Amino acid sequence: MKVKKIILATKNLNKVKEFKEIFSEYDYEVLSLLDLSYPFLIDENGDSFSSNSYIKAKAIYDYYKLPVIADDSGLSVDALDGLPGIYSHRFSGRSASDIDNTHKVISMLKDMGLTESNAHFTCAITYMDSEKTITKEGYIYGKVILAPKGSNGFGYDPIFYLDEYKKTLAELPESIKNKISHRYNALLKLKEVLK
Ligand code: ITT
Repeated sequence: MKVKKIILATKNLNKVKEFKEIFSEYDYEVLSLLDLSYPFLIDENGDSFSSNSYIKAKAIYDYYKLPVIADDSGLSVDALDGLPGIYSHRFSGRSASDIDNTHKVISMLKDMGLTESNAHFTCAITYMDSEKTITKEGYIYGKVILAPKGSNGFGYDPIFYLDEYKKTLAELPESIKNKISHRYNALLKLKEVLK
């Protein structure tokens, strides 16, 4: 029986699935904000992925007093000077869908006369409990293309192309994404420090 509880400070079902799979080897019962009725909106007003992950972790830790993992993540496109970056979730407006956001990136690159651009995903993860607060960042590098491909994953995965696989992240099985992703790499670094 899993006795230790940890809260994932997210309402994003896709992130919950990815974290739960990555966490399956650990002896934790993983709860997310989809299981708990956290009553407040968290204002992610930091100026970096790391500061936003800290803001989320602190809000949730202060309320539940249980170990928390919070992440903030997003896509940075070189030709767009790092945008959408920390605005990835709301790039096309507060209630924008993943498809709206993806199309905004595509149309900005098209307007610049480009057919692709180098890009990377960042994931900052903050772990917080009664004794420690640790933040680590992980990355995955590839390029953004103009024609979305694949239906796995979420967010900008259909336009994030990896030369080594000749596929977008959305064309890769989730079991592979979860061993190479920015989220996995950030969790690996965290694990090194926590053990
Ligand atoms: P929470 O704040 O509840 O965790 P969120 O979706 O708002 O959920 P973020 O603020 O971290 O999460 O925004 C991340 C956005 O970046 C997400 O909505 C996607 O558009 C994009 N993104 C992050 N990780 C991604 C991934 O693995 N694949 C594709 N897009 C990703």
